[in-house]
Amino acid sequence: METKPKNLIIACLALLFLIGQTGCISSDLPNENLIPKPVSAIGERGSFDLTDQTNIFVRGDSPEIKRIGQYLADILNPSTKLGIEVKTTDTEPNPGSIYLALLPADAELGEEGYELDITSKSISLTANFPSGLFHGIQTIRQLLPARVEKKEGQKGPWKISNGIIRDYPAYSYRGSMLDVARHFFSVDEVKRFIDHLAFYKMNVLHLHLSDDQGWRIEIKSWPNLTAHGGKTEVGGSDGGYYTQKQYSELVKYAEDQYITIIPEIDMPGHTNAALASYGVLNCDGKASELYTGVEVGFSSLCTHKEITYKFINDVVGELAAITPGPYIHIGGDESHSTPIEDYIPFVNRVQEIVTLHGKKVLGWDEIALSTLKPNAVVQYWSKTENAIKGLAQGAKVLMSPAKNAYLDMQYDSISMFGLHWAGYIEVDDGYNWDPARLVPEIRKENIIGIEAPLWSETVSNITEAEYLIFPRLPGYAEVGWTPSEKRNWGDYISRLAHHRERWKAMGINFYPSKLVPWK
Ligand code: TNX
Repeated sequence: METKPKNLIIACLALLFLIGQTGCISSDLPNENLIPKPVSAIGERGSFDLTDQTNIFVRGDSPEIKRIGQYLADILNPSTKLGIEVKTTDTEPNPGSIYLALLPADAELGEEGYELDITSKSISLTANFPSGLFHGIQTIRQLLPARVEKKEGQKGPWKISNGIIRDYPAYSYRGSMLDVARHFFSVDEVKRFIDHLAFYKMNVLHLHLSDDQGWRIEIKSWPNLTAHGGKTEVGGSDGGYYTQKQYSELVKYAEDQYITIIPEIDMPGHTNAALASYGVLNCDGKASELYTGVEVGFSSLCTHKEITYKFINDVVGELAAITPGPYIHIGGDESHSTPIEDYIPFVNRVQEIVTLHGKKVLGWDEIALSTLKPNAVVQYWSKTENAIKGLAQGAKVLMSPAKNAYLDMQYDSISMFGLHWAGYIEVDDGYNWDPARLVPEIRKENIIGIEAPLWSETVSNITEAEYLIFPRLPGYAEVGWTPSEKRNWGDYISRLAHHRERWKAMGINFYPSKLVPWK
């Protein structure tokens, strides 16, 4: 009798414990620090453990899915030392394994979405297309401890909380631009940037391949563009260029991570490197001097000369032949020394050339002053009225508003690299905007996506560039991927705070913004 209250207490505690276990369908998975935040994540009790029994099973015999499996194994093996192998199966995979399969016909997931089903027994990743599996793998990476990204062996355990994630992007174009003209970036540096984009599920790399300060892509029919025009860069140091073979290597490297490269040849302005390489492209027939300053708006191709269009046709032809992506970017910005009555017919004719080579036109918002081709896309960076002119012609818009999305703007007046003509962009300014609400006339259905450009006047290598890229890039990735109603600044920075550990594990340089409660 005397022990009754004690028993009761024990029984109550046991009951509470049980309720705690079942009632608390674990909230771990939904609270993981994923960027971009997934569309839906439901937690379940327990976790999956990567062990030396774990392998990656690929359903069927697709070389592409095996390659995706190997990509994951190559990330996991150096740090976990688990010797994870990629195997194929037509049935259920062994317990303890990761399973990758294409299961078409899940309309909600679309082209890039995926479903991740994590139980104590297995991880099953499914998607309609390989790109979805690839994005799902980035989620698996982010669900593991940050040390998984290190290249040397690390201690386990390697647990992932159970649950189901269903995830797909809000916009189909989620990109960044690298200006390799103001400062040249080596093939390896561009590859590193591609890796960063892939980690945050971005899918476009726009390469700004020519400007006043340098021509960076080999054009076989006009060899002096690189031999002379590629020699230098801002500040006067050695420039550089990509051979077509190296460019193709970049295209392939990006493609393997489901990233499309969009090459830009900026014209008719921003062309001094070409004008310095070939006298014939100048109205007076005389080659200009190479330029290593940072002014804009002083150069123009000679729009009245027929040779100019032969030149553009050759350049676009060679570039289109090595570019599998749908777009050629024709620049068109800040052509301050091309009279508007010359600019408009020039852009019309260049669009014609691009179309004849089987590509769609992308251009900075000024191109909307011309008559746009039906599939042309206007990249909104500066003038709202230009973007609206584009819409009136039925064009779609790519959102790169300088005040919100320019990765080359300084964070504040004392941050080390960057410019500030469009303002200072702290981490919150970069994150707190909705592409579909920025300009009332530009609605979600008009927008193909977002792009964060990194101009390189002030950064000369990838380490300096990373200072501008991180921590803002993950924010742009989330703006492009996560539905705006699911985004929230407070929740975002608490997740972002945990990414520092990952950047450290990957050796990434970043700006330690005071706005982020770093972990
Ligand atoms: C404007 S944005 C430019 C570039 C500069 C950049 C610097 C755009 C289409 N043109 O030529 O590099 O500002 O932020």
